[in-house]
Amino acid sequence: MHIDILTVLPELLESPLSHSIMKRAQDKGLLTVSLHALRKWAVNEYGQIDDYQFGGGAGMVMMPEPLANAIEELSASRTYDQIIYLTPDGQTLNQGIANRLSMADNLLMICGHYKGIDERIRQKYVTMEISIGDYVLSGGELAAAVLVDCIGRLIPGVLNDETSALFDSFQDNLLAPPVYTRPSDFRGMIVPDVLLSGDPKKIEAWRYEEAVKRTRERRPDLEAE
Ligand code: 6GU
Repeated sequence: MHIDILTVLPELLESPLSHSIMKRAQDKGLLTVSLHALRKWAVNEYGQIDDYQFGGGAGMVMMPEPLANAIEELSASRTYDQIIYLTPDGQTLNQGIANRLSMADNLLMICGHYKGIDERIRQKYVTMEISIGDYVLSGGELAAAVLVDCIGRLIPGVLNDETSALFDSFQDNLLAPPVYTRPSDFRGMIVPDVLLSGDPKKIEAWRYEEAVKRTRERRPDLEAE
């Protein structure tokens, strides 16, 4: 998969995409991510990409020309499966959306800043609008980092058995069960017997029960889906 990201702050995305599983995905050649500084398409020599909003009101709006020129230039060398605008008024990201997006070949993500981007860009180019939750961030960059991470780890071959996504929270609409490691007795707190039993069937049944219990207690809305 290839992901292009249009942003006024490429620096903000460099580190989150350069470590751990995102690094492995790129080292294995399964994922490439290109960060594009929107200022490259600025409307003047001052690097302007935003302006006051028509009708008045506080906050700048990202101008249509730089975005349109950037999107058109990038689209000339790729056919995007989706052009995604990260915005708090988009559909809320969940594991189902991530699963679907992980099958794409080419994605373009647009990070908004200030009051957001000119509405006409959303209408003409954007095919999908995603929020990462009901709270406001200063810009779309951290949301894009979240989206790339959660899609990237689902690309076939990125995870191995040890990091397998099959047992993650939210696959099957269940939260993950509790986990323990050594020592089996930590300051008098004991690991459940069944996990030391060596009986894979019993262990699997226990994990499933605990996952259901945890989901019922914490996220009854998930089980209902
Ligand atoms: Cl995608 N962008 C911003 N600015 N804030 C958010 C968000 C996105 N998702 C949740 N809050």
